[in-house]
Amino acid sequence: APKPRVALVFGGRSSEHAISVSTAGSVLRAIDRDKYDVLPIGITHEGRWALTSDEPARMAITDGRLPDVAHVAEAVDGQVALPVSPGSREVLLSEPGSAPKALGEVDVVFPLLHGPWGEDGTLQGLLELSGVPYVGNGVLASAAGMDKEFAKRILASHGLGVGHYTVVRPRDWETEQGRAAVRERVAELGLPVFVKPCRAGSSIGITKVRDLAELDAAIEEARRHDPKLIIEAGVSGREIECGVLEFEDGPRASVPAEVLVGEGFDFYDFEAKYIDSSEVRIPAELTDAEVAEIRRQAVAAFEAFGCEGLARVDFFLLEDGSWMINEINTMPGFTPISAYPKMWEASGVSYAELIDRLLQSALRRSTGLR
Ligand code: G1L
Repeated sequence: APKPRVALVFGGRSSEHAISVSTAGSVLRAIDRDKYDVLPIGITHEGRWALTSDEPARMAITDGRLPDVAHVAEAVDGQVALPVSPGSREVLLSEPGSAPKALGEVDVVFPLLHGPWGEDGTLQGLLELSGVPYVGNGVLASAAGMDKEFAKRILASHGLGVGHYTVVRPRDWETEQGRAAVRERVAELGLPVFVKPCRAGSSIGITKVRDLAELDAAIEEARRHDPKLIIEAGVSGREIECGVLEFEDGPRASVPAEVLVGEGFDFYDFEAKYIDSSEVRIPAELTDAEVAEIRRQAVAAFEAFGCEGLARVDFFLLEDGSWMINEINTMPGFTPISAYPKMWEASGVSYAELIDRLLQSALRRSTGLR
């Protein structure tokens, strides 16, 4: 039988471009070449699609050099496109001055993109229109998981615990009356609060506010990343994460992990996340009953969002023993040393098997309603 052809799409117009490229390098290294053909496709910072070389070594984060699609692009000034025409899965390469060249059909897309136009469901929408199956979550789960307000509403409506919060919509901050109302709502939440862009792929733009005098600056900072904000009441509890993966017979939860925030970090921020100051303990030190409960809730959250393929569900275990869901991540960190693959490794699923299972579940689905 012919091998399925996988288009690995990575890079993109996001602050996590380099992380995406290095993740693509890890996937290129681990994917079973006896089983799959791979077509690596990068998206530049400017949003141009380019055919890239299949060389994981050139895509790693090495000291002093962040990997970049521009460094591995082969079709310089060329553009790669998935035609938005159902019935054809042909990938086209166009270079200035020549007729578009067919790169062959792809059977499945593996999207490794973060942030706007990546994990917010828009790329998934393009893939739906192109009629190409893809790995991971669909349009709705991606978009709802990315918007912290919608995510909380879905979780709460399914009886899952979420913390107290208030939303600052774009026009709320445009009049002095609106600003006063926001300050009042924050005072009611109690301090500290975390001011966050409502839709952001990472911890960028987040400020911990301990004093109301710091609030306006925190809001202005978050508004640079998203005109819609969420302000969450601070919670004190242990941070526990759980991976969910779709198997042939449905979703299963992994062994949970505990995030141990490094000294000097107030919370698990961008730096703590990607630089080596925090640590993940796998398995988390929990009782059997606690593990059973977190796994049940992780699968319940996966089902509530209509997730497909995978999700990482992040919890707080509060002092009174209750659980609260902090977020559902429909595109978790995915290098072999990221929490999600490590939780599955500890559960008996290797990184290569994880990639294979995700591809197989994407190939089992057809496009359209499911
Ligand atoms: F395709 C999957 F499996 F659904 C998938 C897609 C993207 C899993 C994990 C990710 N993660 C990322 O793309 C990233 C966090 C590395 C973005 Cl830079």
